Amino acid sequence: MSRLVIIANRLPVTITKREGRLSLHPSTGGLATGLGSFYREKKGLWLGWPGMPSQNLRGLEREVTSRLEALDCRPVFLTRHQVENFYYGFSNKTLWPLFHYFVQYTTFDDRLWEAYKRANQHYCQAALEVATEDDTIWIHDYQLLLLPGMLREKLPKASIGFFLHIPFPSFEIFRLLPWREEIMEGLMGADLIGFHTYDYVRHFLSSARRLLGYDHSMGLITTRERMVKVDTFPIGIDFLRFFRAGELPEVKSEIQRMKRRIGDRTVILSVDRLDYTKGIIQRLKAYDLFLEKNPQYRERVTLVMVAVPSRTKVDRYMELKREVDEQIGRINGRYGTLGWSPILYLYRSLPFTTLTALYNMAQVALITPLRDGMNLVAKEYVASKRDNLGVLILSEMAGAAREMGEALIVNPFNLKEVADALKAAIEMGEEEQRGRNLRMKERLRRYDVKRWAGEFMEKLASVREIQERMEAKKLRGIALRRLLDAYKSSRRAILFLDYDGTLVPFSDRPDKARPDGELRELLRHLAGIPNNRVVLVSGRSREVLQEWFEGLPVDMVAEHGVWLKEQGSPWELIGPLKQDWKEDIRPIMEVYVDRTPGALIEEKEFSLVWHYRRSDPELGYQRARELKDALLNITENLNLSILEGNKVIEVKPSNVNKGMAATRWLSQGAWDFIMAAGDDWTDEDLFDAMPQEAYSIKVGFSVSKARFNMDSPLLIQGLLREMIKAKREERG
Ligand code: GDG
Repeated sequence: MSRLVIIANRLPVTITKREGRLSLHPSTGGLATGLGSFYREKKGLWLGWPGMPSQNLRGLEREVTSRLEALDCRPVFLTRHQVENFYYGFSNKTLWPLFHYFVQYTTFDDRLWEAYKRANQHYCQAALEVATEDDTIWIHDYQLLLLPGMLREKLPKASIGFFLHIPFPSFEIFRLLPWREEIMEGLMGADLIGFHTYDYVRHFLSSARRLLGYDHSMGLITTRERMVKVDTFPIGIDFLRFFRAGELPEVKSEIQRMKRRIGDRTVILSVDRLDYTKGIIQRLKAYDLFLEKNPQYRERVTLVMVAVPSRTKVDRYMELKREVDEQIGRINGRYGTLGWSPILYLYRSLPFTTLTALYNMAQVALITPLRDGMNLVAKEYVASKRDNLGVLILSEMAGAAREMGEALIVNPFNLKEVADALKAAIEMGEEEQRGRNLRMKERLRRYDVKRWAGEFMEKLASVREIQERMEAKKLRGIALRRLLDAYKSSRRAILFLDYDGTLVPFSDRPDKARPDGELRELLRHLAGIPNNRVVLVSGRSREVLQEWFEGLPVDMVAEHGVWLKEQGSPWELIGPLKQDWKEDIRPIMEVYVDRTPGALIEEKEFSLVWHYRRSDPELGYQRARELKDALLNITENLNLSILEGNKVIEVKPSNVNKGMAATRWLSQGAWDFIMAAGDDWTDEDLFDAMPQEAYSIKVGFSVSKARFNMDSPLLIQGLLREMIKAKREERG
């Protein structure tokens, strides 16, 4: 039976040990609280580290395991060395700073990378003890980027999803990682890869194109083996938990207690882990500027700054702690009076009651990270506002800003803008506050964490369906047997074969794909079989085809159907065609050659082709879109069509295509075996022209009209060999 297995660095519960006795506490953080109930409802399992190095457990592993089992959790024990090098090391000294654009804080150290790989293997081993190929495995976050690939190797048929909770940086940042290809390959082991925002998706797709050469269509990547979907799933919160918190008696009394302490001053709230990505220093500077510019608000506001201790053993975090302490001391010293401290600083983790009491009573929430995957505090603050009063000031660098446009959105580096936003927030009328919060709140209510997880699961299932449909179209097993049998017993067979990408793989320059001796021999044998016709249907010029296939008993179609040649006869034009349009089109293409290093124009008799295989993949793709747009206007009036092939844009007379060319042979009638193989868009016309019973085969895995798929030109060549063998057997 299929089961949900969640794998994250940490479990949703953390163990602690006091005087030899173990206790379990819910882990903090949005993931643990949000997904905690989801996986239990689904009767799933959660695998992760229970938060204590195994040396400290000394013999208590069994007890830990059995107590966690009751919560459907399975521990992955990490040694102190692993915690040091994998968790504090590569995860938090390399990936965390780099993915948050703090290049200057990033450590590049091979030893840490090795530890990271080994730790991912360790999680993989632990997963293999519980997971099977029938399970749905959902892997979380930056500590486990290699795990999808590792698990895929062991469980090829499992359904694997991956979600990244932090930003995926732009390619310019990601490329700095010496291990970038391995990380991308690791992620590609998943069937579905999810991010919080479209920007992160874009960055990821760009890295996939540049580093692995994978193109995509609407976020669907076709790797060598499978389809991988990349999509946006902005995480939600447990809305009702925060919405209802204000009604709890203990929260109400906490609010009263705090009000007595702060008085009727306006409360500005800031809550984060003490981390350099959170912009705490800049926030303090902006608050300083606000007090300086607005003396009328001194003694009338209090900034409650909650900083939760985090990664306290990492140098960078110790330094930050010192800096924050200093800044706070300076501001309190500068503006404070006997009865008033401008900043109330809480350096600790607060109980839920206190946290939600603060959300409830704060008139302003000042959330200004320099970079943040999403930021749940912003969402929790708005969800807590039963009366819809309160103003959220939110950094545009937080993923949450994409969904919370009604907040006062600021650039956290622009201190003046943040100071002005504080003033605007304090002075904002109640009507406006209600209007803004109401809209955000309704969105948060609808798209809560359960819905988020549910949608991720649904998408994962739908990707699997697409894959299964593709899988079913693979030409192998019974289908392959049928094809071979049909061919073996056929009396008149015809085979339409595209050349580039179908019989041979693509190469950088169009003139380098010349057939080698082996392929020529294969074609000679195949075409030499009595009552067998082989038609090479190519986009290449007739001169090239002529030269390459000279002396072989094959028919040929050149320039996507412009020229046709039957054995022993000269080349024939498919119909009357013009060439004078080239004078209009060539100059446009030339502009795009000049603007795109590596691009080139190939001129055929009746078509012009703009190639960008050797260009920078992103630029090439972008320029191809632009060129297509530029050409669209002109081509309509000139009766031309634009074909988009594999890294090419081709302009040719409309109403000429490979399918029309093929009908010339098809109409010669009485074929009892028909096969067509091709790999790109231009071959879709060929597939379309085939009668229903024909064996049409698409090389690669994108959507196609062909009945079957095959992985590569190598397999097509293999198939042709099998066919020759089958015929030989038949003829004894
Ligand atoms: C990653 C990404 C992304 C905070 N202080 C206290 C406390 N918290 C709770 C909040 C909130 C969570 O911790 C912090 O929210 P984040 O959004 O920073 O979540 P993380 O899990 O740390 O970070 C982040 C997130 O994943 C989800 O995908 O949004 O961008 O970095 O839930 O309520 N809870 C308690 N006391 C505190 O003092 N009880």
